[in-house]
Amino acid sequence: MIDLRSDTVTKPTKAMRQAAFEAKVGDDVYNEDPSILELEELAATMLGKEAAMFVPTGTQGNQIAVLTHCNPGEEIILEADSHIYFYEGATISAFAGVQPRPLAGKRGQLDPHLVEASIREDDIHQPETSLICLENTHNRAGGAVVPLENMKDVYHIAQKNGIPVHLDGARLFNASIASGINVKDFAKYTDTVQFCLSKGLGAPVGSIIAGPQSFIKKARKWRKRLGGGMRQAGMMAAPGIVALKTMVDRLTDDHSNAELLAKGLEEVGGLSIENTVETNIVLVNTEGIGMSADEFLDILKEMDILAVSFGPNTVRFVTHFDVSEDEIRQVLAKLKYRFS
Ligand code: TLP
Repeated sequence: MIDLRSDTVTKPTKAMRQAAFEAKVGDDVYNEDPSILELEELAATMLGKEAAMFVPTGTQGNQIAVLTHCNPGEEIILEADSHIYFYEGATISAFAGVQPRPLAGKRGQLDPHLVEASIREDDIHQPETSLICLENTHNRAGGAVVPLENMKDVYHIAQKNGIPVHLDGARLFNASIASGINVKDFAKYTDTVQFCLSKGLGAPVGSIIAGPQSFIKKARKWRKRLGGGMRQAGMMAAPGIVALKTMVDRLTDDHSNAELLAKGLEEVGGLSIENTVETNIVLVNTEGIGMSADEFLDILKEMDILAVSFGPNTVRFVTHFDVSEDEIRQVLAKLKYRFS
């Protein structure tokens, strides 16, 4: 199987397995796991934030951010296709008791004027706007890089109104590699950041949430409440250290493989590419071959290729280091033969 469903499917490298095997561990609920402490310090430094915390998943990281920033009955502004709104099972409402205010974006970007106009007035009838969430790269916008200028504009509006900004940076390192902008510079226009170790960076488990020391202190309590206070989890954090130290620059290979895949897919009669491919995600439209996304996925499966549905006629392919350039060429050759 050539598995292009997501960059979450990568298997840990030999160096990561070795690091897990040799990891120094302790009880992280007592803040005594040396590997987790090292990972948290490294991540905070890379992001230019005061403190960081290791969490099991990106979803939990985002939810802890919402729970820590907000109170029940408040409202959060976020992009209508963002992961927090689209893919996290309405947890913001179920757990944090907040109401979403989804705004349609363009290529993952929020319109700063619309954000400003959507901030609630001080009125007894209305919920308070207590958080603005951004996503970079933006998954459903096809791995689009949200420009620094856009983040800066939204952040200034947020600051003017005393509202914190949380960034779902599950693939922030992809944004950084594609744009040449340091993750620290993106993080400057946020109060808190979540990024995933377990996507293109290849670690088996985990995400980081980073922000001010006082925020992380509160967030630790939310992580514990959610059952995310792990014990000798240094075995999971050690591969994350390897990921941050050795797997960032190679994301460029995933991006060039995505470009190769997109160019080749466009040559398959009837398929069209929906997104401008900037990072490691390719969105393919199947209308031209007269098939739904699910029908196309079945054909792919027969050819030992996996991808996922992103809409009635949209299929998402994600490149990552467990699929080589050669395998991408094989995918293209099989499709060209099938649809010629
Ligand atoms: N995204 C997954 C699916 O849930 C769609 C994927 O395969 O892309 N933020 C963003 C932007 C994400 O894309 C994801 C995962 C998460 C958060 C959640 O991370 P995990 O899976 O670690 O909870």
